[in-house]
Amino acid sequence: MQIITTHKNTDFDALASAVAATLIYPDAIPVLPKNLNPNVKAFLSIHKDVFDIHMQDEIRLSEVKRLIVVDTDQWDRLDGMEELRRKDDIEIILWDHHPLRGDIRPNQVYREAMGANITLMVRQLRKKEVGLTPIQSTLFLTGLYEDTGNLRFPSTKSEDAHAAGYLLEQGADLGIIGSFLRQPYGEKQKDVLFEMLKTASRVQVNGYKISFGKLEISGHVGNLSVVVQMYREIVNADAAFGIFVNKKQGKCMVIGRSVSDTLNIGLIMRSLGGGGHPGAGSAMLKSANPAAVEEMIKELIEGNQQSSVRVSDLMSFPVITVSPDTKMKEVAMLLREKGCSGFPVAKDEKLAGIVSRRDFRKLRKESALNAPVKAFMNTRIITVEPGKSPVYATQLMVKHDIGRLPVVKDGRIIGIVTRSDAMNFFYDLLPN
Ligand SMILES: [Mn+2]
Repeated sequence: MQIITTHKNTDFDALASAVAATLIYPDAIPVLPKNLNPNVKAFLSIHKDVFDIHMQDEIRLSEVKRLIVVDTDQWDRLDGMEELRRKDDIEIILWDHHPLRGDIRPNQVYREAMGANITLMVRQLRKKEVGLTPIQSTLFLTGLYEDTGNLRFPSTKSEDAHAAGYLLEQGADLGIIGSFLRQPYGEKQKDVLFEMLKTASRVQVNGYKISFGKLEISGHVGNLSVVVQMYREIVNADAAFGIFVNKKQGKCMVIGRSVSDTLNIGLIMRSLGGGGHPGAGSAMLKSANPAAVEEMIKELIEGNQQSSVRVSDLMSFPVITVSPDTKMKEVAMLLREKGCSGFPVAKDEKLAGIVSRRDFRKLRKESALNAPVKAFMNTRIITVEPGKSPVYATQLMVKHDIGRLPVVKDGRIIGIVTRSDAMNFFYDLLPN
């Protein structure tokens, strides 16, 4: 029997190296220590079916003839392998990138000071012309980035960067890497986390356990996403949000983390003008009232379109409309005069289309300015009812990439909601 193993508190470089070793030694079984770094654990919990990983207690050490050790050369960093240390009929192969020598005496060694161990193994895989899947490439690049601090640690060698380029060519997914690599957690982050925990609350929203941590911060605190991630773990919620207000800069940073498959943080953050993935996302708001942000998020989770504030509360009215027969040059004058970027086109209060500055690009000749607006207007119109929530209106604008939403009641246009109306609502709330 041949086994591959690596160090305790297994990090991504170690896991990547163990998986890479299975490609170099196809008959060897990867055996991981019980103790894995939390982010590696998280990665494996999703990818466990992809890699045929074994635990140390599933293996009969007496049958091991060949031991392949990656990313360490010290016996005491291995887990449960003492028995092998005393065996003399065993072949040991070592792959390590640490410059200092440990106490494992290998029969065969691949050792070179390198930013990441996986770089050494990628070199071998390329030499052997072993193709990589995108998932393998993603894992390998995660290990490479983690051990080299995204290629910024002084230990990084040019070959690490070349290997990173190769792994990207093989389909490594940077989005996935970003969501698994934990950023540094230092004193500042600890202070923020402890402050948040003092006021931690957990509420039920739409069947989810949600926690909000609100905090005023001054100056720059990096890696708040790590803090929110840890916060969520500690309060044990389905999703957690950190709302960080920087009064001096007049900004508010919202960071969310979710472990629920059905609670998409990215969508919520997009509705707040930010973005992200299903599990993680953030948004930066101008001056904000944290209580209002919390309400907004709750409402988004609720999916409740019947909020206390309605579209009718923030729409502009009366609406300036033009008739379908208005000439384009008159529309142009009106746009300038009113300082608008577009108008609904309506006949007898019935919406027929929308014309905006952009539509003027369709005009090929000067004479077209005498043509009626109905020839150039956009007839694919998205409207909203006055009783809907501002969140719903904003979602429509985001989804259809439109800047103004006519408010229609009984087929008649009674107002319009623009991006700036929505932004006023999101960032400053409505005046009472
Ligand atoms: Mn390493």
